[in-house]
Amino acid sequence: MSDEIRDRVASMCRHLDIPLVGFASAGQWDNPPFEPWVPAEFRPKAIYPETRTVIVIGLPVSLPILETAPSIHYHELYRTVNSLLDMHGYRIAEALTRLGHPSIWIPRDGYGSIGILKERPVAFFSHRHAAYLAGLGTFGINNMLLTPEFGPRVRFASIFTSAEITPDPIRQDNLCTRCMQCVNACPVKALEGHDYPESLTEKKTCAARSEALNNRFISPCGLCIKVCPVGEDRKRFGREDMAMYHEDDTRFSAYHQAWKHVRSYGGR
Ligand code: B12
Repeated sequence: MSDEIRDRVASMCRHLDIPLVGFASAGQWDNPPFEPWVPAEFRPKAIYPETRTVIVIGLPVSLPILETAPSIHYHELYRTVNSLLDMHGYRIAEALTRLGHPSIWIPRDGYGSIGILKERPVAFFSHRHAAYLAGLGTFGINNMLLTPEFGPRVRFASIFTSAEITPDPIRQDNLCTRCMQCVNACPVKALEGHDYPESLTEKKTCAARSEALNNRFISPCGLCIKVCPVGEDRKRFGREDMAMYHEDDTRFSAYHQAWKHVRSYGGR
């Protein structure tokens, strides 16, 4: 187990302004922490047999921009965070390879178009499960991984490395408060009526909404992560009073006007 490589990766992340990084051992995928678990062919060693450790990085989704969703502003934030995740993942993998530990980056998403997702809404690797095993958070009712720092407002990418690195412990608590605000906020009711694990996204319904917004240049939706009360980012941005999302609460009309303004431009 290499703590030197671990320190090196942590230092790279600090320099790249990556606030979340966690490490999971590739072997952990073979001991499912809950069922149903990631099928065998989706596991790191099945995708890249050299994998010993999976490094997961996370970048935040800025809450005040997400509040304008669906909007061109959130659309651009999403694109920017995605590009950074892929660039950082690539750089970290290449740096580790140069240090003598062959490594590859796994892109933050991994699909060609929403149309493809409507037919088959699954990617070849799940970053949520990786982030869970790397100790970064726990699953919420909205089917997202909630982190103490940003709740579900964080996007992930993973790096598969042949280096053996001491893993992080899986979190034993449950960050989801089961307030059901995500379930109630979903405009297409995609989070209702599923038994496993607690609630599960009706993926095709969610993907169809995303496609409709994409045709208007204002995808993705993001409402189920906007309303989640979990995350220190709420405190940092002064967004702890969830009543601000009730558009009839006049105490917050300055915000409502701002969101309306942003939503009125740049998309259809
Ligand atoms: C396909 C996809 C979508 C699709 C389908 C929805 C979905 N929930 O998967 C669409 C386009 C609709 C979508 C929407 C969103 N997504 Co998305 N999406 C993905 C993507 C590309 C692949 C997920 C995947 O296929 N994983 C692989 C399979 C094996 O795992 P799985 O789908 O999680 O399913 C396993 C279990 O959940 C379970 N399971 C799943 N379905 C079912 C059904 C039944 C009946 C049973 C029993 C079990 C079961 O078994 C599966 C196998 O083990 C990932 C990126 C990635 N590559 O990880 C992002 C990702 C999951 N999305 C993300 C986000 C943020 C969103 C949105 C909030 C959009 C946004 N950016 O504003 C919404 C939220 C929707 C929601 N509440 O679920 C983030 C999540 C970050 C986080 N903090 O958790 C990810 C990780 C992207 C990233 N790089 O950060 N997404």
